[in-house]
Amino acid sequence: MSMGAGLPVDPNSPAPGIVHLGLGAFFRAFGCVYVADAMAASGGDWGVIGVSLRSPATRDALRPRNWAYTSVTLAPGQESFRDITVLNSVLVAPEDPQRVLDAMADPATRIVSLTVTEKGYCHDPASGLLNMAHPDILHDLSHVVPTSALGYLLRGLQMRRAAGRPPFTVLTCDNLPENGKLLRRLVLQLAAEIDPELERWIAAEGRFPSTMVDRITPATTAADITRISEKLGYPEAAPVLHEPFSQWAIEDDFVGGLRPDFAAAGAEMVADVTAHEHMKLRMLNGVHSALAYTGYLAGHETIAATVADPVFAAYAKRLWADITPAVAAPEGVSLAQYADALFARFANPAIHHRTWQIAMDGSQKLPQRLLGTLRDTLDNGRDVRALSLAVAAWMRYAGGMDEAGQPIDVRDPLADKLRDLSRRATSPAETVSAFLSVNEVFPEDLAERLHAPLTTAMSRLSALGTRGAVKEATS
Ligand code: CS2
Repeated sequence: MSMGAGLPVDPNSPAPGIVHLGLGAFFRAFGCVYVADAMAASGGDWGVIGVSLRSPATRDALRPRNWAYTSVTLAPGQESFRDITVLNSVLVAPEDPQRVLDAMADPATRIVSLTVTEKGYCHDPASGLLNMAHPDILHDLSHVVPTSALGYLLRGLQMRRAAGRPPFTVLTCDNLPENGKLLRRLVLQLAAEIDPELERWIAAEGRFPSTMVDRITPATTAADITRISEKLGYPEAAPVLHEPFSQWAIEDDFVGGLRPDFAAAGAEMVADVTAHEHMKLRMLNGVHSALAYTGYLAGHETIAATVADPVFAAYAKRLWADITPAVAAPEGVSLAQYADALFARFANPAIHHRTWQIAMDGSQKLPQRLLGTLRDTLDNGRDVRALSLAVAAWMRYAGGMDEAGQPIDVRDPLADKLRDLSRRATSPAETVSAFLSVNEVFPEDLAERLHAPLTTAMSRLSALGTRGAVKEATS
């Protein structure tokens, strides 16, 4: 670190080996830390070229320190700082798309990783197929310069094939089930439309390992930046805040076996990550979403505040008891212990993870977080009251009005549609029917089976208020 005017600037960025699409707080709090540890343990040129697909804000905040930033670990009652210097540079795709493609095609790049959130996959969450009517996909089908992450992957791979280079490994780090398989399918679907030869080459040579990623990373606020800069004694414009816990399970399937020594950094290299992914999506993210909708409606600002309320703490535990029979434990894992650990992580008072943040993009999250569990629970003839209440709370939330009649700032690609559906309905049964007709989210057969339990849950929300309904569904 050199100290230019009191500001520690990273003097020499590491040589790149990875291009990362979607440089949000999560990847900087997670993937970058693993890469830094892997390089410290075993070397290799694995510096990360970060790509922002939309806004220049992250690039602009990182530039003064030459891409170094502070990772802040928030343990209860204690925060610790670590400087992360693994970024080689940051590109803003809309400003210079060709530079992004050139970086992807560069022989030094062996991995392109992604955190673009669920909606960034431009797919239909219920079927897992590419949404051919998505504006970004329509654009990318008719232009060589892409806008979507899928389009970038495809054009980057196309350039490599044209140059006679092997493909890069595509490493998805988003919370989707069998995320590597899903992404491979989507990229191949897009390739088939553009260049069937390329499709065959990617199918044969490409590698898309699935991964399970886990670290709670709330959005950094302006108040965080001020407080952390004061503690550090210099302006830190791009800190990331996260819990101490971190888990990464990665399928060990990389082009030419080329990758950082992730295992030395604590990642689990496995043959098949499905069991880890299902456990995490259903137990962590499913209950996170359930607490986000019910907690928000009941007036709780954060997840920690929600589970500090005994009614919601009991609800979370009830949900884990109901979800556990619908989860096959990865080898050597006790689901009961996993649930206990999740409760402690959610309760961490140092983490201000807003219910509103987790509530975002519900239409893209519900299928893998709650609906699969609901289907399995119905199949097994078990009680679906507590799980149904979570989905009904989402419907109530997405309707756009809280219990006090105040508008909710709903962020969701389907927000307008969901609000309109909700406004036209005049009874709980009608509201439920209207939402269940959204087949991007609810497959038809499941919608039919969910109608009765969701109508009951919706009626109880109206009759008792959210907190009352949560209490009743837990008893
Ligand atoms: C959260 C996740 O925002 C959300 O939807 O459920 O981001 C969650 O914090 C992470 O998956 C934890 O690994």
